[in-house]
Amino acid sequence: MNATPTNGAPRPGKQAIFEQFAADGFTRMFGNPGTVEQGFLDELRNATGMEYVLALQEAVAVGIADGYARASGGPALVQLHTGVGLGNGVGMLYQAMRGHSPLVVIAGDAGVRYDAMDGQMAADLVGMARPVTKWATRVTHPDSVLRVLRRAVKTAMTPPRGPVFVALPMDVLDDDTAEPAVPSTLPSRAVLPVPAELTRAAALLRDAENPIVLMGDGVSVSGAQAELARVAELLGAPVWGVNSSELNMDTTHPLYRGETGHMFGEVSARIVGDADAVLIVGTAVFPEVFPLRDSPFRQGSRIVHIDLDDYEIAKNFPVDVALVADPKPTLRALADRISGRGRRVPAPSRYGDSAEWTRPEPGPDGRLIEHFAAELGEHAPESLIVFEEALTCSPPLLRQIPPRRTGQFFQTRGGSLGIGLPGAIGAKFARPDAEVVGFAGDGGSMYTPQALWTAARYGVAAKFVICNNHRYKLLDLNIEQYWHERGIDRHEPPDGFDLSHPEIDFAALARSLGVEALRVDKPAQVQDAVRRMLAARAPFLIDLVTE
Ligand SMILES: Cc1ncc(C[n+]2csc(CCOP(=O)(O)OP(=O)(O)O)c2C)c(N)n1
Ligand SMILES: [Mg+2]
Repeated sequence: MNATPTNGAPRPGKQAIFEQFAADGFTRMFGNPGTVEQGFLDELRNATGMEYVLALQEAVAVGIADGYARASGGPALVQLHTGVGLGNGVGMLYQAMRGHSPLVVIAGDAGVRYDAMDGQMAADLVGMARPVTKWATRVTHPDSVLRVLRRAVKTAMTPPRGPVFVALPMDVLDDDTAEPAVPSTLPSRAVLPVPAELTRAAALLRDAENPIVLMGDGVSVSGAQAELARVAELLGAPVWGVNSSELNMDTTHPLYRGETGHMFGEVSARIVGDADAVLIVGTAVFPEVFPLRDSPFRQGSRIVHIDLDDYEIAKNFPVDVALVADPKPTLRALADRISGRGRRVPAPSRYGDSAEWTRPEPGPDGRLIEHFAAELGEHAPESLIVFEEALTCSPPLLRQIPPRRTGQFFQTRGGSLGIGLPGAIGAKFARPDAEVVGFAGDGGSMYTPQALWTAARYGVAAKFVICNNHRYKLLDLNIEQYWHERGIDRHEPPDGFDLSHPEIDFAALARSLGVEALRVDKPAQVQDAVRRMLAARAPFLIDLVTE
């Protein structure tokens, strides 16, 4: 590819942006239109290789793009309608930012020429987008439209990745530009620390009696799953996920222990409290809503943190060896320095051997979700991808379908509800050959039910399971903790946690949006429901009445 392009023939910016998107390999734009975007949306008819995917609410557009970026490993393009559309997308952008999804978000505005007029729908788009993006900007001159888009792609894709926002004023796009469209440059961050730093890190970990590993999605971005498992095996260290929402380690690995959780610092403190050495890889410590303000680590414990995100290293508590480095090569180099030094804990010999794990029987009093997940796990094809926002139904689901293979598990992250349905659609767009099943709570699914319409419209054969307990049950559990901590007697939770009346008919809702559906409320119906869902060649929803 020509790295020093010369200017080409002038053409309007609204046309040139599609040349740029093509140069960067974008084939879909997830969006919701408005008048100030009509100029460039009208150009879509001439843009070959670009499909516009219409979402009926901006949170849906962002959510589909998020699932698409996660399942494809690349950037995803989102179009929002000026300030009002951006506003609707902000909650979903927040979770994309927390999850480091490389979304390139564009929105139109009426034009630079109207800046002083403060007309209808005028808004500070960049100011709105800034807190929920890695970078937010507005193009103000036609000769820099493509330059800024390239910077946006580069910024979104360079670890630590994240969503970016570019406002494209209508008049700037109407003007001609001779700027050439060439692929964006994506810098390599395959960074390995200098040997002395690696030796220091290895020495701290190797001599530990009771080491522990905390890991998160920086592992999967780096493709370092095998290296992480190997280091854990060499150390004989239990591994805990911290904000681990992708497959960072086979969760049936003997050293995998679970997730530290998102709510209470005391929980994490109990997990790390005995460790005399801590290896943190690709995650933030700690992500809880109510974290401990005092260090949860044992006094004198030695801490090594490896991450491409320097902001997250030592963000809240000091670290002994802080390495701004790519987990994959760094863990491999670390393993070389740890191995062969007489470790007392040998590696489990059959790591990753699928014969080792067997699906547990759902107990006789097991909830419907557990029966359903067991049946699905038994009959789903190898390609199964689970997109999971099941919240309180998550533990029985993951007991029956434990995440094991890279790229086949995506969990909600960032705390903003509504990703379950659109995320599954995005994953299916990205991986059409896989069997994609999205799980969402009855509460979570109602933030973005319009997503079903988009699945039907574009024939995206994702499957959806609503874990319907007629409640915001997680809020019940959290308020119990609140009562307990404050010595308040148990009583009825707030009425606003109850979704039981009027009853939401999810099957009817799905059908009204073009998606076939059925309701399951007895174990005897599960087998047939799973069979029908897996046989469907179109989107399909199951309203699973769990309570
Ligand atoms: C956009 C958004 N609004 C509100 C909340 C607060 N919230 C957290 S959990 C929860 C309940 C979710 O209910 P559901 O999806 O049915 O799952 P369940 O807790 O019943 O398993 C709510 C409302 C949130 N996280 N995000
Ligand atoms: Mg619920």
